[in-house]
Amino acid sequence: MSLGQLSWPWQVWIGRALLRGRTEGEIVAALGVQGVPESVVRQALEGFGDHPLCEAILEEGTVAATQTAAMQVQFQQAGTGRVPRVELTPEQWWDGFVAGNRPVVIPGLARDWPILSSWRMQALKDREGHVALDFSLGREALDHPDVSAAASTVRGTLADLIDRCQDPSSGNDVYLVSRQRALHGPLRHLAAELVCAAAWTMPEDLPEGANLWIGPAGVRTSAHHDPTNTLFVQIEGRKRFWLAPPSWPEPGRGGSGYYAGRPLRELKKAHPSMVLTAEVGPGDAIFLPCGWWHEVQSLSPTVSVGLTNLRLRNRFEGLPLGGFQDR
Ligand SMILES: O=C(O)CCC(=O)C(=O)O
Repeated sequence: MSLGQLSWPWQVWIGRALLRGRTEGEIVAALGVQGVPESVVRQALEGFGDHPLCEAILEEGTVAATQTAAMQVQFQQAGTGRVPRVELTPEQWWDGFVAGNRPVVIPGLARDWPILSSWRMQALKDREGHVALDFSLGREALDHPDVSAAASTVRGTLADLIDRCQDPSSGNDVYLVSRQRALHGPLRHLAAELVCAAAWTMPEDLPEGANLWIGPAGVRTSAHHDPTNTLFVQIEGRKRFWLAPPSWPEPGRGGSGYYAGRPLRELKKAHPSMVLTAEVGPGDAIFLPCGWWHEVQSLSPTVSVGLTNLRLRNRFEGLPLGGFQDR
């Protein structure tokens, strides 16, 4: 590589300018003001362009600049302290939020879906109460009930689960969680009813792309992130969400794998604008973008379904956020 007659500090200056996306014309003009002749600058630029290492670094620099821009967008959104709540068409959701990795509450998205009545607790109990399935019981006795869901998994009937969920004293002790795969096994026959979500998702990818959650008032899911985008639809009861952007390092400190080191509701006290809050009720949906930290609490007995059967590829391994493994 020949960088011509330019002094070392000016060569480094050109390298930095290229990494920041400055054009050759801008660099020539800037150095011209400093009295460096155009031919000398052009010769130096040719030297940079010739070297394969330089090309690789410039490519990496472009990726880094894009990531920095994405982080700035996330921080700007986090600055409001709350998840926006907007009525959207599927196209507007995709263009504005899925493509931009931004969370949003879509009120009433599922207001006309038949499952809003046929998947309420009482209806499920009447229709499918005899079905045996796995759920979590005894979560209160565990330090990390979500991390070690297997330690509290029991087998019982759906009617038994629902009775426990309707008992106000259950608190955080009982929960049917996604990992228990009810819609992929014992309640698989219900998954076809999610065809009502066809405008937003891909029915072809059912039942794999759907997860059922049934829990009592007070049940909590601790702060974590997922390698998928989730369109989370509330069927019965109300849930509160706390979210934080993937680019914010604070939740990850002291955490492991998918899980954060500290509850987001605690972090919100010190960083009120960085942790976003939202509430959803029957028929509302919240979009949980891939990588975003989220923590959830049921404010009343709840039935929800998380949809990951989106229309384009929806698994993003290798985010720089700690060890992803299959859940
Ligand atoms: O509703 C919940 O308790 C947790 C939902 C969740 O974390 C998810 O769908 O990723």
